[in-house]
Order: sequence, then structure tokens, then C-alpha cells
Amino acid sequence: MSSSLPMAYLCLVITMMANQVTGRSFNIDYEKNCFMKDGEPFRYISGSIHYARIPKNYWPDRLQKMYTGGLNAIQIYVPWNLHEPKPGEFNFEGRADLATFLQTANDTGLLVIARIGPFIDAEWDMGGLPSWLLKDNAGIRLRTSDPRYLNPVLKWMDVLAEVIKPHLYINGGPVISMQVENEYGSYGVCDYDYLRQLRNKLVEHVGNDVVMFTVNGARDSNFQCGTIKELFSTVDFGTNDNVEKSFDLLRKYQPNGPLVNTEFYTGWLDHWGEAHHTVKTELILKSLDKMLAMNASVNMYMYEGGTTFGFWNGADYRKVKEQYLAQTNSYDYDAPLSEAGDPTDKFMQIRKLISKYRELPPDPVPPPSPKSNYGKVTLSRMASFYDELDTMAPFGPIRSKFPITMEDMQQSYGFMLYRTTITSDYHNAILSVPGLKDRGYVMIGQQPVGVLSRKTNNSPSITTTLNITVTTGAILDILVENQGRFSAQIYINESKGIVSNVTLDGAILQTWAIFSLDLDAVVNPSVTFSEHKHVISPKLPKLSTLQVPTFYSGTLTVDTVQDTFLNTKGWTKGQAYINGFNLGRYWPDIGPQVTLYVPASVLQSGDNNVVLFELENAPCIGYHGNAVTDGDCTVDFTDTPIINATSLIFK
Ligand code: 6DJ
Repeated sequence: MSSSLPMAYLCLVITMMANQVTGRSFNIDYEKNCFMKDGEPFRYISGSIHYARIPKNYWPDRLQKMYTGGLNAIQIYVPWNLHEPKPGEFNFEGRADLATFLQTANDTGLLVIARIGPFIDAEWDMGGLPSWLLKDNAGIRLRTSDPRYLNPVLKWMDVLAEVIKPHLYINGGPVISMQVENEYGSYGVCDYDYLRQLRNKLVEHVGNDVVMFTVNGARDSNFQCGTIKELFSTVDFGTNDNVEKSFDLLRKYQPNGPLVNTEFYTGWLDHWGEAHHTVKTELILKSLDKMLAMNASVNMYMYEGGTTFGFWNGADYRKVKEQYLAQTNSYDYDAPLSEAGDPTDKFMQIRKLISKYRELPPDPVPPPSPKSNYGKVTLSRMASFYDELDTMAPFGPIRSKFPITMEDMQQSYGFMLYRTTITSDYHNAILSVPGLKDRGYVMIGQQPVGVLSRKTNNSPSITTTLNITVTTGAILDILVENQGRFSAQIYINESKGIVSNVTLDGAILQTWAIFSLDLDAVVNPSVTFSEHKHVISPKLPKLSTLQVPTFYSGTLTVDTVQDTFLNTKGWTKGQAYINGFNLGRYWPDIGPQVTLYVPASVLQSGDNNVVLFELENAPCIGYHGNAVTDGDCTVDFTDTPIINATSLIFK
């Protein structure tokens, strides 16, 4: 712990730290128990925003709102898997344009606390670690000094540190501090050498002139395992925790220096199939007031949650019931700024409280961005999954005796098809896919026969086994959906796809054709359904409750381009795209999220291509759930989000 460092040494460090060119400094005064900025005592009132969850064109707007809310700093996460999609291939474009984001924060007048990971949690796929780490690496010990993990991490740090370096406060930029790892203590591995190597790597690039810290939950065991003496210790806790007790615990491990709550929870995350979470503003104000009165530095998590677009969501593991819980795409978080970036009542009340402690900027709070109620769009059945198989898998399948995982197929997200030919007759036999990660749509002879799912909280009747009747020569297909990798805990090393053998009445099914599927190839508006336009037929014969996964498409015509929400009510489960942009999953059947945020940036004036890849049951096919309906295949573009539709859950 830093407490073991002699105070004289620390003071020396402080005085040495002003940058000789810019004259700027940011460091810790262990005697005054505070941060020092340019030689003056400083504390931050900060809010979390994740640049990857906000369309790039909205960054200035969101940051300006944070600034007018009274914050003097923001806190970000760097998701490694977004930036290094393949080993050695880097992405710093669009929502991954970290340098522009940092520059924008600086221009807005906000300091930045950069949480560089490499592990971040953040309800982000695999907690931000790239899934390619799992390829051919069975048993890899993630977040440790295991060289299979550490070598790629250190290479990534070489790249990342150089991107951030020009943006450090001492170099004229906004970055005052860098967080190493994240809640490492709760991972239970206690690999101090790993933490030290991360820290040393950063020092190699940026020197000692930036505050480097760790955060851990308010528990002794977390602090014992989650930090090293070279890194400054902070704590995270929410409104349910006692402020004094939590800071007392921090003091036990970090006796001097500023008190910092790195994640003070303004709300909470959501899982599919569970109620939407909220946190009462009064409780936030009470704890925040206490912390600010103690001169603590506080970061509100989240201040602007935004959206986990596409396939980037993570999942949690509920140990007691061994359940897999995928996180929703909305990351609204009940935060002071809504998912669409609008100031809420919570925002205004927190702002008022902050004004007790620091002068608010004269700038007015920007108004909510306008939302459009574009109304209903009819979708037509464009092509079945089978019609588009060649487009999604242009190179055909890989042949393998046993199933291969998604990572070993070098695929990161989305869907895969596992196909085998049945070699005997079976009547009412048990198809068992214990290694299913996470959900499987089973078809025999291209006809849907059932859905498989690993254990979740939301569809207990769906399991990894299914009774099927098949004859010799029948083709069995399992379309497997990766619903998001665990974003925390020891389970983050789990592979996706089918990760163990599949049996039929106990006999191992062998000889598989395995297809990696690229949905983008189909939903890209310029090539959408080019060969299948003739199959349009909005109403098909009533088949069964379950249909072959199918692409539906329609046109949203827009005069004035504005934000809107795609209401998927009536549809069952699938993936939604606009103009080829992957908005995310929809699953209104179980909620709580029913609308998907459609930022203006993905729309254009004129015609916009809307595609739903419906996996189970579209409303216009006749049956929906257990009831026969005359539903039509429409979606509604509305100006109001629905992310708390618990009534659907408990129907
Ligand atoms: O640092 C974490 C955040 O990224 C802390 N936290 C938040 C975010 O994930 S759940 C919500 C959580 N920590 C609990 C992890 C379970 C071991």
C-alpha cells in the first residue's frame, strides 16, 4: 500500500512533478489528503460516459451537458476488444476514435479519468477483453501473468499508452489519471505481479507524472487482492452502502491521500427478463452530499449510460441458480442523462446539489434533443435464414468430427450454424447440447422443431435438451446465438458456440459442417436480399408457433432526420438493423427493454432500410405465443422509450 512509502519521499515526488514545458501538474498530496492540480488543492466531481456507447457526432452534446451539470471531470473506459478486433489490427475510428473524444472533452473544459483496463467489466462483452484471446488457448488464465494473456496485453498497452500520452494533463490534455485493471480484488486471483507489470508498462510510456490508481468494492478481501503499493487505492459503492464505513475501509488500505469513490451508482444495469433498475434521486443526493462534504472526489457511474449497440453487451452469472443473464442493449442505467442524452429530473437535482460545492458554469443546460414519432412501418418477409445462408457464409462450412467453438472459428460475435446428418432413425429421442452457449434454434430438414437455451432466469421451460423424431439422412441444424460473454467474475474465459459434444439418445453426433455467419453481409442495404426480392409475401400459411429464422424488411421514409425509438412490440426475439447499422437485440417478449434507441446519425433524409432478423415468431405469420393472432408485421418508430416493460415479463 502507498501508506508504506515514507512521506518525505512522496512530498519529493510531488514537487518534482510539474511538467517543464506546459508548467502543468496533477498529483497527490499525501499530507493534505487531496489531489493537487497545478499546485492547488483539487477534487473532482465526475461522471462516467463511455464513448463507445454514444454516436460520435453526439460526443460534443453529451459532454457539454455533463459540463453544464456542474462536473469538472468525466470518467471513461477503454474497451480493448473494440480497439483491437483482431490481434495486431487496431481500430480508432468512429465510436472508437479515442483521441478525438479526449480532445472534445478538453475543448469542453472537462478533465478525464481514463480507465484503461485492460479488463473493464462495464457490462461489455468479456469485460472488454478480446475474444480472440480464447482461440486455441484452452485454460488461459485471463487477468493474470499467464504469458498467453499478458503478452498480448502488454503489446496493446504499448499502443494505447502512446494514443493517450499527448492527452495527459501535464502535456496540455485532459487526462489527469489512469486506472489500472478494474475491481481486481473481486476476481479472486491476487496476481500482484500482473498488476505490477501493467503499471510498469504504463510508466515506461508515460512516466511517473500521472496518477495511477486501482478501484475495489468496499470489502477487505477486495482490497487485499486488488491493489499494490505503487498504485493509489480508491473504492466504489452506491446508495445502499454507508458512506463513512466505506471510506473507513478505504482508509485502512489507503491511509493518506484524497478519498475517492470511483463508482458511485446513480442507477443500475438491466438484464433481459428482469425488471428495469432504478435508484431514487433522494438517496443519491443524500450520499453524494455526504461525500462532497467530506471533500471526497466522486465519480457518478453512470452519468450518461447510452446504448450498447450491436453485439457488444455482456452477461452476468447468478451463482446461486447457475443462471446466465444477458445484459440489455439499453444502458440507460437510470442515469442523470438518459440513454438518448436528455437531462432528467435527477440531472437537475444533482446539479443543484453540486452548486453547493462548486460554482456552476454560466452556460445554460442544453435542451433534450428532438425526437420523432415517425409512426408505423410495415415489414415484409424478405428471405428465410436458409435463403441467405450462402450470403452469410460465402466460403461454406468447416468440416469437423466434433463441434468447434466460435473463437476457434475466429468469429467474435453473433450467430453460427452447426449442421450434421442423422445416421439412424430416432423416435422421440433426447437431443442434448450441454455445451450450448447460449441459445439454439433447432431445425430438421429446414423445419423449426424447437429452441434450446442454457439456464437463464427468463425461460425456465427452455433447456439444453429437446425431444426430437428423425429418420436416417435427415439434416439437423442448430443455429446458435452468442448472447454476450460474461463481463465479470471468473467465468469471462467462457467460449461461445457449442463447446462440448452433442448427443442424441446418448450417442455422440459426429461429422459436423460448421458455418460462421456474417449477418452484416445480408443486412447491408446495398446488397440486401438481392436474389430473393421475389419471395416477398407478408402473410404466410399458419405453420406452427415457431418459424424458421427470417429476415423482414421495410422502408422508413423520413423528412427531418431526428432521434427516434424502434418499438418492437409484437415481435418475439431477434436482431434489428437500420441502413445496415446493428442497433442491437430485441426481445420484447420478456423485456424489460421494448424499444431500441435509433440515433439520428444512422438515419438519412428519404428512405431508410429497416431489417429485423426474427429468430422465433413474427407477428404476421398467424400464431404468436400461444394465441393465434392477426398481427401485422409492423414496427413503430416512436418518440418515447420503453425500457421498463415489466408487465410483459410477468404476463
Ligand atoms: O467496475 C464495474 C463496472 O464496470 C463495477 N460494477 C458495475 C460495472 O460493471 S456491476 C456494475 C459491477 N461490479 C460487480 C461485478 C461482479 C463481481
